[in-house]
Amino acid sequence: MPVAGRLLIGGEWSAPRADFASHEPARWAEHVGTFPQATAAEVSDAVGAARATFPAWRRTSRVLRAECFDRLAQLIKRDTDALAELMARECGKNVTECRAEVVEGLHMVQYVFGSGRLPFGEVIASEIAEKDAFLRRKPWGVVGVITPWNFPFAVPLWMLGPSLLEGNTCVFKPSEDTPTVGQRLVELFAEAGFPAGTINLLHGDGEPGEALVRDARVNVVCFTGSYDVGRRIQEISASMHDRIVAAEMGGKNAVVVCDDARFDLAVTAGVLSAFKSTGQRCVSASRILVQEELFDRYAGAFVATARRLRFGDPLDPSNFAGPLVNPAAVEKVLGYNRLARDEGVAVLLELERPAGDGCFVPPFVYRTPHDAAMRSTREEVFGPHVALIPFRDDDEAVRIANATEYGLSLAVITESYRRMRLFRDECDYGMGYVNLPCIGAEVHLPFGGVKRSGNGHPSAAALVSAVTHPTAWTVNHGTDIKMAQGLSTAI
Ligand code: UN1
Repeated sequence: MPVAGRLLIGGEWSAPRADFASHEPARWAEHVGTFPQATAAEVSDAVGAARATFPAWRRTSRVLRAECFDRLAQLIKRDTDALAELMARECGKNVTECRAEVVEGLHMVQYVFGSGRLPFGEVIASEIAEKDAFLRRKPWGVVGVITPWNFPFAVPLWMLGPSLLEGNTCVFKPSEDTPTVGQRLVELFAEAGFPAGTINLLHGDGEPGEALVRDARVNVVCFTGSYDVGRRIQEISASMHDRIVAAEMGGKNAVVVCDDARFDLAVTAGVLSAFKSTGQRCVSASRILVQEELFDRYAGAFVATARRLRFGDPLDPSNFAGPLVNPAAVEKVLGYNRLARDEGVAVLLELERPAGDGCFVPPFVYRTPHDAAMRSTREEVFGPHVALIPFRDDDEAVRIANATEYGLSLAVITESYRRMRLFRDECDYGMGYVNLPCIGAEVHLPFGGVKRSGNGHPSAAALVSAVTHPTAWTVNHGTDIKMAQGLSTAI
């Protein structure tokens, strides 16, 4: 029975409306739910409700705000299996990965709950002995949260969690590919007792998304998704006086395998980075840079491992990974596979697509020397499309790793402290890993990137700096006025 999609505005659930359907990527004919596409008026009402609720929520004790997250954590624990299953059906990720994502969302909620009793400012010294000075972080007001389908549970919580803890109210628009997971998450917030209007839910594609971004009553927009959409959000927001945009965009991430690497670890790190989530993480690796001496042996083991990975029903936990998210993604990834061939690469692995209406695309692995003119090794593909690129020495590896417009995640596989340090200092990334895959970030670390991957406001715990603004608060405990900088008080 498909889920009936509804909007939540000011604590009121709208009547269900079936303007669009969400599909199962593994069986495209199956609908998970039908959803309303929010109209301009509904977007405006949602922002209005968030605005109207802001003063009361801001004035609620920080500790009590945080305690709502304790209740939310209990509900997520209660529903972990059901949430993982729903997510597997709607975004196509294997249920074991979906379970890990529910746990990641839970970690964010637990982090936020714990933060409720931690300091949210600093005591700062003054030139004047009688003055006490403080840095206090204040919420901006209304936060618009626009999130992707590939992490439909954890990524919204990275944004909603810090925003609500700090006293902001939110308008949340999940991806139109995963509206059921988004709606389920909002139902849990409501059940946890978050007051009406603190979290408002919209559904739909880029149209309501753009209306939300254009509404100047939205103080902060938190976005994760493609570079083009992130760029558009920044352009619209540039005309607004005090709009903050926190944008996480694409990646063209690399794993660098040095000739002193532990071999099996290097193969596991490369395969997990490339193929977990069927290559549909923004941190997935689509470039494995391998030192020349090791190249043939590594390529042989990498291809042999990729060949035996099972891409199948996301609800079967024995499968390694699932389909791509939708038919458009299939077209895009197959298009990049063709492009790589046209660009003259040596194909090492290309398997038959299975029959049926599932959006399955098997791994495509190729060897190519680095060539700055190639598009397939520079542009984000978002699928199981992997280039193995040989390098001579570390300087060349740094040059190749940096030769994209993105800078999100990076992994270096080496036993050498000196080599590790060179990559740490010379490469462009937001999340760097040594002897690990370039996926698998934890919520208490900053999650973001440089160049086209981000705009300087990392997500998860680090988002606090985007959804609050620091204020200086200075109090005189003396009985007369003494000014800093020796300013005369004579009048
Ligand atoms: C994403 O790819 O959009 O670091 C988010 C990871 C996950 C989050 C990925 N914790 O792989």
